[in-house]
Amino acid sequence: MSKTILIVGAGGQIGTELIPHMQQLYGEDHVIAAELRPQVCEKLSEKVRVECLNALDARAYASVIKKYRPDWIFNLVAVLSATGEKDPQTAWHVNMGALLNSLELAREYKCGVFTPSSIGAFGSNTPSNGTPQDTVMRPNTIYGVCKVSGELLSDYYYSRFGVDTRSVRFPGIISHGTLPGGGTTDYAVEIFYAAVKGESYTCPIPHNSYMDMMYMPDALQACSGLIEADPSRLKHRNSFNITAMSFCPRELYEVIRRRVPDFKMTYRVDPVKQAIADSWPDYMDDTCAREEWGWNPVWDIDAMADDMLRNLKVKLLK
Ligand code: AKB
Repeated sequence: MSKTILIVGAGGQIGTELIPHMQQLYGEDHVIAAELRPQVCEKLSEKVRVECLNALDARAYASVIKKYRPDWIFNLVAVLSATGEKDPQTAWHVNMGALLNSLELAREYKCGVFTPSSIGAFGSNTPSNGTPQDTVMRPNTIYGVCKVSGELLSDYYYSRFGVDTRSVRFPGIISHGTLPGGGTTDYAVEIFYAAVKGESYTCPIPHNSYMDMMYMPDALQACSGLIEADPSRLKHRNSFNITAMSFCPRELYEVIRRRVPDFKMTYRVDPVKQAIADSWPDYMDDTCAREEWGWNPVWDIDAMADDMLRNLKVKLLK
């Protein structure tokens, strides 16, 4: 069945790739992108209908909802983990403000809300190997505090007001389109750019720090798979653990070096990113997502590395 999708915060790493994914599934006229930055809006407008919107402005946001009457809002507005630590008050204001507006408008205009959560919702006293779906959640970052609060608020809007809220806990997302910005897992994207440009890479994360990761096509599949899921099968909503691979910088370096033999990497560990990475799971257990809505990632580290290098060569060396 066709759906109208409003992607808010559409100019970021996930949004720019979610646009064509959703257009392919539901038709070009059924996807609307909302974005704050005028220059990014202009670029997006070559491919999709765009509204320049500050999602913290509830009245402006309401007028966009009234105009398009979406079936689903994808609320992708986020200040990520490392940037959040530089200005926690702004991170809270932006992350929670955009979510609250999305939920309130969804309640009033009867649509669903998908808001990504993150491995950042966990903290240093969470079991880090095979992190269970339902476990201790006491994050050590403002980003994580927002993610846990967002999960709870989204579940509250479902149980109290019947808003169809659904979410996944994304790991680090690796992609060759738009660069991520301000995250702890960004190294796993930056390293590929350096390798393709023939530069060496200085890694801010310790060589043996494991984190969950996922290639963008699997992340997009998770977004559409979960909103298409039969609600009667969902025992959880906000939010599902999902993962595709887990590796540390040393392992990713070895995988790239097998393909780019001259590539060099050194380490200058960023203590803020190190503390964040240490507090996050090494790998999550995503059994519930597999059982409740058929989550089934297809990209592993080798296939992902081949595809990243192939695409970045086209993008950067043409
Ligand atoms: C970050 O590193 O902050 C994000 C995330 C894992 O949520 N990429």
